[in-house]
Amino acid sequence: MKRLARELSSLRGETAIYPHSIADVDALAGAMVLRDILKRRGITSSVHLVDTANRQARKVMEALRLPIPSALPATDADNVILVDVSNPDLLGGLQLKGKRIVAIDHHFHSNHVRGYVHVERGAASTCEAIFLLAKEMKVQLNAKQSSLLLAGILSDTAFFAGANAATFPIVAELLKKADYAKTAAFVREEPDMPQKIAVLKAMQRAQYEKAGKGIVAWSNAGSFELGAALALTDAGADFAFVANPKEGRISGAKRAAAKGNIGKIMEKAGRSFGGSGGGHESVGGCRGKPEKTQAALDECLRLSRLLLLANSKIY
Ligand SMILES: [Mn+2]
Repeated sequence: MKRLARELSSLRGETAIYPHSIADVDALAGAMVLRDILKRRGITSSVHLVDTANRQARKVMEALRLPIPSALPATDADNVILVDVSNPDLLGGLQLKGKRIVAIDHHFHSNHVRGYVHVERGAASTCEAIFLLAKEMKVQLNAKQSSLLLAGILSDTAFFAGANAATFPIVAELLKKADYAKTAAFVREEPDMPQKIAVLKAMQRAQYEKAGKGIVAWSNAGSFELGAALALTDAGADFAFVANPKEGRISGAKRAAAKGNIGKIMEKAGRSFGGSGGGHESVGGCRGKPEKTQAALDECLRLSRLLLLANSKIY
């Protein structure tokens, strides 16, 4: 943190701050608060978007009555600070040539931008790193800034599911200024009407079966397949897959307690799809030839049934 504070304090000339492409709450909130911290230390900067901000990030900004930064590139900036990103592939082609670069991130990438890269290793969010930076630079955060950082933490940790021991003391300090219930309310995503209907229709069409010690469920949807799969796991399915046969894609979700990895299932199902797939431990997707949707879905179901059997080892 000391080195990062030093790097930032030594910036001269015009400074532009960028969250990553399709900025999420962690990236955009972190960028906004970083701008304020620097301002208090006599460094003027402006926040820009590479392209857009996602729906949740726009909602948070609106709730806090903050204007969404423009997507106009700051071509004449001397310095660029990247927030929640250090991988050049996540910058939507942002021009970095000839600029001094500082990146603040919490994901480690082997492929990172040149310049000074600060990775807050193990941190559950970039907003936690920004909080620590404010401390290091002896800047007191006001209610709005505290609320922004809390929103970033809630969003990136999915309401503390991904939090660790370092997260909670920071949150406790933020709550001296920020209101938890209010911040949580605007971070929580309210689905819009088309999404609600798509998910409810998928629930109506859903099928399920008991497999080993659990339940596998599946359905079809014309949109919002992941939302529908998550609704099915929320309803009790250990594994849920929702196919969109028209578009040739499938989304999958898994309850945290179930064994296995959706990303790995999707990799294999992607092959049955004549396409590809992947994801994380609990959510993922695959896509391919629309006429092979059933074959890919069958592969998802086969693998998840195996995983639900006691002592199964399929990887
Ligand atoms: Mn993040």
